[in-house]
Amino acid sequence: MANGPAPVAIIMGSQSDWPTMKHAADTLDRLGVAYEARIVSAHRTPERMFDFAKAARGNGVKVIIAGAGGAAHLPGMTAALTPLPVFGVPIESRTLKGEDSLLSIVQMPAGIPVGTLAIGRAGAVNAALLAASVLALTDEGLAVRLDSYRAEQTASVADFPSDEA
Ligand code: RP5
Repeated sequence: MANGPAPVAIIMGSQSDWPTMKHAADTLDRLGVAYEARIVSAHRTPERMFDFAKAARGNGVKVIIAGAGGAAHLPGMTAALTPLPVFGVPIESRTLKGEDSLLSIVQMPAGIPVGTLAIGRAGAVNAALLAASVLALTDEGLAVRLDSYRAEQTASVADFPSDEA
């Protein structure tokens, strides 16, 4: 891990979001990107959200990954409170399968952007990859590791389907 403050903050609305958001953490681990993961709820801990978002840039955070489900205000509210890039991950909710989360996060009015990813694991992994891509603009070592990640992914794809897989 890098020295100094973690450049990525992974925040989520609930402990129940962690099984999804852990995929973002695991992806950052694989790329050697330091992060801090926290539960920050827009609904249940609004003051914690405010304090986190207002202090994030001063604390050395460069990119925020925010996961939330249902009426998923956390990514948008966080983006409203900080100029840092915010990537939103819609959590797959029980009742509406995450379509509620997706629409809550993606439909930001013009002026406050949230980069919205896919529902669930794919979104969490890709949020981490996007965060790493942003950091790699000024980190040549990380850029090389991202290239390796893609090369390994490409090499893992078989030419033909198998009954054994
Ligand atoms: C949201 O409410 C959280 O992001 C979570 O996805 C959803 C449900 O939370 P729990 O009731 O499981 O704590 O704020």
